Amino acid sequence: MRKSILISASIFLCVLLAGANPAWSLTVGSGNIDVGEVDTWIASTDLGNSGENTELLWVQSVLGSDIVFQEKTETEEGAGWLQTNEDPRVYAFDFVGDDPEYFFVKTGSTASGNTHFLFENVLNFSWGVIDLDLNDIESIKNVDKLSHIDEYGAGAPVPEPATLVLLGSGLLGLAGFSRKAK
Ligand SMILES: [Ca+2]
Repeated sequence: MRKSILISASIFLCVLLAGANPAWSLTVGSGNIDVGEVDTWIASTDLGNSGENTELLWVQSVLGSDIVFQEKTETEEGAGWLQTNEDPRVYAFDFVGDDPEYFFVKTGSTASGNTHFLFENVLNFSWGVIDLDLNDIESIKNVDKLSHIDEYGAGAPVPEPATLVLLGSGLLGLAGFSRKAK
């Protein structure tokens, strides 16, 4: 009885350890530079060759109106994208010092007709990593189809005046109370 419990416990542990295999990082270059995991695909749409305003409105419609545009990088014919060592369909792009929360890639039209693909940036934050086989329905034919990347993030938090007034009056009230108590 005890033995069988021990055996099943060790089997359970093995399964647990195998399952808990930490998400392995992808790498680029001969020096195996760590670019983290594939970033999370959120949404796609067909905006054709519309300008930055239309692109921003789409991103805001998905992520909320407080999302702000940060930087655009031209990547004509996939310039700057590096194939990962682990998967020939997964490419990485160095944001060069930036750590955007979100980014999209603009492509030539795909089989689904979509041209813009939005991602949430996950670790490693200074690399954009995309799988050209985005999901079951659509995929980007090849890296040459990528024309530009736009980076987005949350707007700078602004302290709310109402909160400050409340805090101020609370402090004043406390001061008054402690004076009366004396
Ligand atoms: Ca990333």
